[in-house]
Amino acid sequence: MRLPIVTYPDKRLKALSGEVTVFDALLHELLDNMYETMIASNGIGLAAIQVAQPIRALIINLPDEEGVQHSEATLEVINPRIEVVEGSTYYQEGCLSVPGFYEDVERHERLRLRYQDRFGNELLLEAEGLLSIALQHEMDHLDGKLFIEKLSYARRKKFEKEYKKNQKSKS
Ligand code: QAP
Ligand code: CO
Repeated sequence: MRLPIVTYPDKRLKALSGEVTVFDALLHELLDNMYETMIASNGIGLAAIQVAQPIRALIINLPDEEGVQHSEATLEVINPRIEVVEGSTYYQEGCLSVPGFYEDVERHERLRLRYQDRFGNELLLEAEGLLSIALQHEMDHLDGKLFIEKLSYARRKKFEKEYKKNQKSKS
């Protein structure tokens, strides 16, 4: 089932999401619905809070070399904790909760992460490149942070201006 996506400036996006303690069928159904919602919206990553569920769960599905997204390639990350970070990199990010706006954001180049899967199993992941960036973007959602809050003053102003312009053209 497709779920409605919460978009900026909805205050719910600022919520601090809580730890997942129960790894039951309800959680699995949410993760499946998040996947359907993300793919239908042309996304590569989605955090639970973006579908109004304030829990520490996120999914990522990066396209392969041919640009195809395979459902088996979906990474489900519950209760992530960053252990080590290294380097710095820039990437032009977007967000399903901030549709139509893209801007360069600075992130760690590599990271090591501990997290749980949908069954509660503890896992360790080392990531670099786009996966590392996507993980940091989605983990920020768990703490109520959007990528636009990481922009320089000038770029944030550019966002505000574009956002206001889009609002006017809607009414
Ligand atoms: C987060 O972002 C991310 O504005 C996932 O009109 C960002 O899936 C991970 C999207 C950068 C890695 C690098 C955005 C779709 C999707 C839009 C997304 C839009 C349609 C964003
Ligand atoms: Co996002």
